[in-house]
Amino acid sequence: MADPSVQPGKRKREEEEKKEESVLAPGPEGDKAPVGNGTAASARFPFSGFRLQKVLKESSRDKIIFLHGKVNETSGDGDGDGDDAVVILEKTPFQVDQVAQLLLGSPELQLQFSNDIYSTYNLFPPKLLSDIKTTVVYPATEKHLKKYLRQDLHLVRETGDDYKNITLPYLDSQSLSIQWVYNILEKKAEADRIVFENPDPLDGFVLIPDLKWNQKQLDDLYLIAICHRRGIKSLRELTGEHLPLLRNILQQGQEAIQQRYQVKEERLRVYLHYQPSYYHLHVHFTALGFEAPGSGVERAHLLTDVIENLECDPDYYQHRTLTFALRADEPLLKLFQEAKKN
Ligand code: M7G
Repeated sequence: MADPSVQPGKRKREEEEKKEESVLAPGPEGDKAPVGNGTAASARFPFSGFRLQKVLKESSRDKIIFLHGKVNETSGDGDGDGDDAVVILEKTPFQVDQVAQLLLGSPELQLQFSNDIYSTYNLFPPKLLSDIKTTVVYPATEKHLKKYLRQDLHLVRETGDDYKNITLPYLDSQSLSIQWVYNILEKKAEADRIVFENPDPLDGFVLIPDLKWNQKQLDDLYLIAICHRRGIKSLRELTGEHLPLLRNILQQGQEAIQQRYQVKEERLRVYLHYQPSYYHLHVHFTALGFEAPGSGVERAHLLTDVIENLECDPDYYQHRTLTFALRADEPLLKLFQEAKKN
């Protein structure tokens, strides 16, 4: 029986905490695919040195910074030899079940000021509670540097014909490599991170935590479903023929997330990006309360809506005008602007 001396609010919080602890524990198939995988062993960056070239983007609100650096320089005289790398540093969200430890004992503190009942401090957390999520793209291509550089955005409206005449030829020559996608599908990378797989070559997919999620808390839950079938570039190429695949991703993806993380379907945002960065069909699953980058109306298309649109009209995405934003320096934007002048 519940302890009556505990306040109801506190008891509820404790119950929630217990639930939160358990949801991040491995599910029934946990031995095969542990949550939060990787190893605790210390690691090294895949390059040596790092000479900052440019801060590509930063956000004090999101506590994230995108850096472009030169690495592996031999001469050390800054003459530009060496390779390009992008390093993204992000302060991670608090983990509710651990945060109280920050205040236990005598934490390292510096007083900033104190006034009546108010005081502010700098608190220096112990090593285990002060990790910074670090994402490395190395070697980074010119396209990666552009992808992460803060830029003004411009809306474009693309008709079905624009896609065939302007976008598609451009994509074929310009899009980012999708080798990482094939590595996942062929179990050459991240195999131990797979949360669910439907192995059907036509209508199956792999569900895996997104690069952006550290899997330590559910607030920013983020997984992607990558279809096994090759050659479907994006939303634009979907037709009625792909409905079984899309229904599988929606239903089985939601079930797998409920089973593994105890997050129900009504707490999930399930959507496709148009345009995506990587042109192999994939679907994003994020926590509803998390404003994931790219979840705005000019880029995210809810999978439930996509399915219904295709049920009503199997060629819906062949002829609809689709709106998306392009960075100011993107050659595709220029192509659209020139085409619209004529
Ligand atoms: P997108 O809409 O093509 O591009 O989504 P975006 O990055 O502009 O959103 C691709 C998704 O795949 C993004 O959410 C990425 O964070 C994620 N992603 C990218 N890479 C290179 C990897 C990877 O190597 N592993 C995993 N698990 N996810 C990745």
